[in-house]
Amino acid sequence: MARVFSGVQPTGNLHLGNYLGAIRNFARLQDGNECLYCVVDMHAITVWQDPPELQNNIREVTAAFLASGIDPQAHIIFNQSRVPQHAEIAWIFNCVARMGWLNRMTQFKEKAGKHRENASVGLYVYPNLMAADILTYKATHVPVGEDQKQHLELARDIAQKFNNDFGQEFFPIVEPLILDSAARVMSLRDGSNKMSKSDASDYSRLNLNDDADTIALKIRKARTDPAPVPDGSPDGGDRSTRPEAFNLLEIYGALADQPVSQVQKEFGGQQFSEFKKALVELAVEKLGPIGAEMQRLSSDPSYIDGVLSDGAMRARAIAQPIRDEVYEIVGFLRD
Ligand code: AQP
Repeated sequence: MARVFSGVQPTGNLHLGNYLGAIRNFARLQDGNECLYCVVDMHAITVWQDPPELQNNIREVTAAFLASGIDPQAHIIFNQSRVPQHAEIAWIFNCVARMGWLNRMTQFKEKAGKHRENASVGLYVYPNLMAADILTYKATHVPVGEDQKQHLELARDIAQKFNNDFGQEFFPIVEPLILDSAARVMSLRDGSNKMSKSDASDYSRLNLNDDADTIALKIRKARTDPAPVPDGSPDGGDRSTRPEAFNLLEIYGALADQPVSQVQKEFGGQQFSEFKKALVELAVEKLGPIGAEMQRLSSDPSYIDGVLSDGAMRARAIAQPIRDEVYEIVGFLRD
């Protein structure tokens, strides 16, 4: 039985990319594994978060986990800041990781942009905290979207360096689980950018709590090109020449659990307006119940708070002995 860990930031606007790239896979990994799914609120504050809004967003991500079918009794759902061992081990990793490693992280470059000097130090060391999230539980399997691959490689490097520095095979080497073609869902407005919470345009993404009319409107407005739906022949182009067209095919395939080739067989050669009707129907069928359940759960915050509090208690019970061993290995004196 593998120990699985992953997290989602409570930064609002949870979207189809978060669902297909991560949360749906969290639910699918429950059978036969021990799973910890974390609302990573400490990661969220690496960029400014309005405090009351942050509380709402923590509950919203928790509701999305539950609505997607994660069982909080069989597995552990919690928010990161409730388990202090993450921060304690992250500090040690700040002293293990090298500046050069962090300087290569593309997500920091993208998020800090031109205002690098003004970015928080937390945003810079974000990947060290992410390594601590995983290794605090000695988790070996981490389901994430494609965009997190580089951070996971860093987590492997940190584990390896810690083990080498202290001369023992203490931390396991993490395996990224990047599960399917929807590992990188692109924006509905621009197929060269990933679908993202922070995109200024709400039309760039399908939010998990969008109602059927909003889903339909966003898909109708999604950018395509004048050519018909690609049919798999060389004339139909590929992801590099027709990114928006292929993005919609991939979204359809992921929602229908079909390979893109199958979707092309069914819709290839048709006008996009026809294909979009089928995509709306499928998206409403798959996302509608999740949105409705999130809505239902949002009316019962005390239930959500109970799930997080119980999960944190169980997470701390796993994390504490591992943290104690780490402190011992590093040479700290403790009670
Ligand atoms: N477009 C995407 N396609 C597939 N997977 C995605 N993920 C995010 N965007 C896509 C995956 O969702 C999980 C949770 O992401 P996160 O909230 O922790 O951080 P993020 O990657 O920074 O999410 P966003 O939406 O892109 O937010 P902003 O706009 O703030 O950068 C991760 O497993 C991620 O891979």
